[in-house]
Amino acid sequence: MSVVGIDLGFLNCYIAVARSGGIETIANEYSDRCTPACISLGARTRAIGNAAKSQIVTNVRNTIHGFKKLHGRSFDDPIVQTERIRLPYELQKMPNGSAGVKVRYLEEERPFAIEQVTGMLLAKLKEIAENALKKPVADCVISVPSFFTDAERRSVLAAAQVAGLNCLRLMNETTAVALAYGIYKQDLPSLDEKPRNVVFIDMGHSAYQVSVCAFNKGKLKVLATTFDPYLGGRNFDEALVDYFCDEFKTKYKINVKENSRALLRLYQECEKLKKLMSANASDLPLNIECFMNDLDVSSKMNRAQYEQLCASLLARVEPPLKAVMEQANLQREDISSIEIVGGATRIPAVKEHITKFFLKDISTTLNADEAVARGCALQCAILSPAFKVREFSITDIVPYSVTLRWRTSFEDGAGECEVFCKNHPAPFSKVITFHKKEPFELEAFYSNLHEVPYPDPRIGTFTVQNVFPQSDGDNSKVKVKVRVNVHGVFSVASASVVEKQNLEGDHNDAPMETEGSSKNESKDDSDKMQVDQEEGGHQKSHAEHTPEEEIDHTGAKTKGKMLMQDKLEKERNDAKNAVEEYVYDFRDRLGTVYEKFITPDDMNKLSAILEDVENWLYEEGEDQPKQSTPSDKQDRLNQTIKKGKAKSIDLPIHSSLCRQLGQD
Ligand code: ATP
Ligand code: K
Ligand code: MG
Repeated sequence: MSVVGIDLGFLNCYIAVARSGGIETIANEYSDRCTPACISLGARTRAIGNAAKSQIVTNVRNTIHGFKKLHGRSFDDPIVQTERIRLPYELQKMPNGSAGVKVRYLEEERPFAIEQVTGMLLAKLKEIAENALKKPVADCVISVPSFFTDAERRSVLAAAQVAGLNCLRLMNETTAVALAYGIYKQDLPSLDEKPRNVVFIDMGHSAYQVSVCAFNKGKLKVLATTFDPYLGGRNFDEALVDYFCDEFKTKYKINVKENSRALLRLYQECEKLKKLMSANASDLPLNIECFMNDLDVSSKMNRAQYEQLCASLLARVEPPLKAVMEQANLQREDISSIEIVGGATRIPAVKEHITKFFLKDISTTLNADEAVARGCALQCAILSPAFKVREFSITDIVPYSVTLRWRTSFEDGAGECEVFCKNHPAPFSKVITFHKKEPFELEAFYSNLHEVPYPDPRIGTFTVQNVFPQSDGDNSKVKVKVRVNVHGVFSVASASVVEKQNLEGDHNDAPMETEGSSKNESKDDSDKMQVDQEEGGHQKSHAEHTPEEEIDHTGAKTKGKMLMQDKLEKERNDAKNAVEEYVYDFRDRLGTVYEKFITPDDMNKLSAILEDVENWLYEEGEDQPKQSTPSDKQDRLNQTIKKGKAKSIDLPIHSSLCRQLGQD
């Protein structure tokens, strides 16, 4: 069983594993611990991670990045439409109404569901983990923002399935950080002492999350979590981009926003400039050669100017901090430490705003880039029976309150009640009792849509079947268990009829009580009934959750094809490289060891042929498929060698070239 934690970032992904007794963040094939969330699809192949990122500017319309916010949303979702404007590749409405991407791959325009896109990325991360661990990986824990709704979470789970991963838990990013912080702390207060309250702040590329957690020995409890889902490093890049676009319009008379390649380059340069300004307050240059219309552009910026430019963004740092303290009902003096992670918390002005609010120094002891992945790996280790870790209990929370509405075919059979309030502990199960004569429907939805960054309140509909009147015609007592599971996903888990003799003083309808329990299943000796669930709503316009089998099915097929294509392309490149190497090697020998055995005339002939082959490799041979008949050029080379005087030297060029090109 593998112990793997994955930080599935908007921009950057990290993987941590348990190895030789400790948690370790691992590097990919580029010796980079950060793998960009980027997929580049081409006419013959696809690249994922670092190799894909280097193609953002060259393969503009087929390089997919910045897709984390598309999960679980319909194409018509306002957030999807806002993202769409920023993306250099096309989005597409999938048959079920959800948002997918449309790219050219293998010479064909094709749609990919977001679960397939993230599935490809996760498969790559899985492969990196397998290379590091030298064994197959399936079990893992994957991070999601604390503000992700049910639909978004289910979509990420489906993507994990596409990648062949068994996600043991979707873990909220700030909770993962809290675990990475707490599990090694030796000096936490004992269970009967006042807990230590710590604030965790993560500002990444796309989002800003805050949580406050209470720690005692061996346990952490999330008290509250707040967020600005639309504030992150990319907004600061955007502010710089907008500024320079305006400047270049007057200075160079160019409209950068009309040229997606130039715009992407400007984004990259502005991100670099932003990072430099974190370390340096003085004037810094921005130079881009051959930017647009063969024009070199240049400008400069300093930190003071930049902070002024970003004033409205910086003003958004405080509100979630204030809200988290209010929700947890804590004062500044109750907080013992403020821990920050995420790349964008390196912006000095962001740090200043946090310090100013708490009137306290902030701690940067956690690894800002790797803490989320490490926390996920720790959680995976805790869940793994094969792994020994310190006992540590984690209580997370429900980010939005959830209401359950029920109805039967009779009018009087309808009603609703809030089953989970905001910041309710999770995972958690509750048993709700109904008194019914017939099957009824339950609909779960977010109680206060205005606090949810999602346009649709519906979570799912569930039908409780096989409910009949008692033999005396009375209502049956039906116990329904509802749950927010380890992934933070709501479900109606089961329903059962309680035997008549257990009933006393029945009411006619409505839940009588709710019993909370985070562990125990309901222990009635009653008949289990079937619960039909239809999660994600039921209207056509709604981004229905693609049934998992469906995603798995198409996903596995496409994935198989893509893997095959990747393999073919690799073999083709290997063969081409081998030919190239052979040419270099041969040329080298001609000038050294073979020199004294060869006439000047043959030497010239062979050199010319070598040059010919080399040119062929870069020109028409560039697209040579692996299986092919020899081209004229190779034929000529082969013939010359066969009949030429060079025969006297043992040159296995014919068989070697053919073998390398797969013609044997
Ligand atoms: P998200 O958490 O939104 O999913 P992510 O996890 O991919 O995104 P991070 O890797 O935490 O994001 O942070 C990336 C952001 O941090 C980028 O905007 C990057 O430019 C920014 N960043 C990194 N280093 C610095 C720095 N020294 N100064 C300013 N910004 C920085
Ligand atoms: K990250
Ligand atoms: Mg992040």
